[in-house]
Amino acid sequence: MTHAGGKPLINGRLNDPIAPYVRQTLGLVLHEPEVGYLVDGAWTINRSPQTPGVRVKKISFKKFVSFEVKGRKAVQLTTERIEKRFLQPFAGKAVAPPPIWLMRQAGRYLPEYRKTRAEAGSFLDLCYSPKLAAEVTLQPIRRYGFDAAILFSDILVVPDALGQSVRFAEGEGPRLDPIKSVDGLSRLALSNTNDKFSRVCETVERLSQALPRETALIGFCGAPWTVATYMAEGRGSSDQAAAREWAYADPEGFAQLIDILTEASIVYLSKQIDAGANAIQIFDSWAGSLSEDEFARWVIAPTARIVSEIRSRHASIPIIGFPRGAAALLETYIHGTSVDGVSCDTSCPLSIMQKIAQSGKAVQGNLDPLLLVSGGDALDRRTDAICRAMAGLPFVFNLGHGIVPQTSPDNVARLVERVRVNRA
Ligand code: 1CP
Repeated sequence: MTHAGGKPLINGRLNDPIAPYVRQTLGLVLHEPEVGYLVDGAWTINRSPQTPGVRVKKISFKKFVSFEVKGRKAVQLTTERIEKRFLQPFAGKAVAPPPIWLMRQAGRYLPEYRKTRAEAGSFLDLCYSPKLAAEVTLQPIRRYGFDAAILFSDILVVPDALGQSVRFAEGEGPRLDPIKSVDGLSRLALSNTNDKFSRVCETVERLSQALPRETALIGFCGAPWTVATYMAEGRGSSDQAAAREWAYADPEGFAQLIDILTEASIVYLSKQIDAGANAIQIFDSWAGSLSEDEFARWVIAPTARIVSEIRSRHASIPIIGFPRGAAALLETYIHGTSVDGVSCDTSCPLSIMQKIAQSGKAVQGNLDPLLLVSGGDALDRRTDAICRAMAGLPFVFNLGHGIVPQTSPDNVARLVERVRVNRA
């Protein structure tokens, strides 16, 4: 719950039942569907004879609606989410032109990022400095007016906070002292995480104040499987083999690591939502390295647990999964995890993206980041093809993976302009 103007403010979402919000603020159980639903920005209220004290006070259709229960203000439901275009596909709605944000939209391709990064010292110092992390999050929003900002942080903040210290040498990827068996788990403790998680959440708080009202804020974490691959390997490699080797050799021991990461991710994401994140993305960059059974155990099961825990605490937050490299298992993933939407990598066929979006789930994707490097007509053509294929469906334009450092900022501007002429 966040506060605005000193009043309780809970963000409702299109088609959300109202009763859980009332229950959350007043502990009062209302009977659905008697209380009503928010549908397409208008409230439909069926007065309940069983809850005679409930009165709905409409302040403004556009901004918010407040409820009074027995003369006491219970809850104020804002329609703010509806104004954030990015969030609409997660209520199953198509938006034209499609909302756009790009993975790694803050990063080394931007000169202003390089400057702030140099000021911060190390990469992790940047992640743990709320002022500087908020600044680099805002940089691409100022330049391009993306529909969503993504918190500037890294998936490896979680192992770092748990106690496996992480280093980022300049121009190199992450380095960790690898944990390759159950013996290494004693180094980790959820009770260690508070200070570092709080610093990241202070960045979220700053951003929820600083961002334009129409811009959504995405919080995130790495999925347990992907984070475990870095913890076992000690770095990024071509195959992240160490985690698979451990999982095959000692599945029970490896499950303990996955459990620790699942718990930590639930705590971390909940804190980000409390601090003001409007949506959550779970990055599973190494999901595609697993066979079907292992995928069910190490990707789907822990993600499903995170989703259900987050839902029980924050009923209306959109949760997006990114099981990279797993197009063939995408429908199994959606069904098994109950995410509200998926990000698709470049290899995912548009026909699969269409099918998922037709089922009402939001889809993000999936332009090749290298096409954004080469630019020109080929970039325009593929951008148009993606927008055409996804027109009329709940879709958010994105890349299939992160922006690479050699990308020209002008090409990003060209892409954003091109996406925004798709008004059909
Ligand atoms: O030198 C630098 O400035 C570091 C480059 C960099 C950046 C900009 C790293 C190191 N992380 C980040 C930020 C980051 N990482 C964000 C911030 C928000 C944004 O997108 O703008 C996010 C969401 C991530 C997520 C992340 N980190 C993932 C999942 C998505 C993906 O890219 O697959 C992964 C796998 C990481 C690990 C990581 N952090 C950094 C690097 C270079 C890597 C990859 C290591 C490897 O596999 O080689």
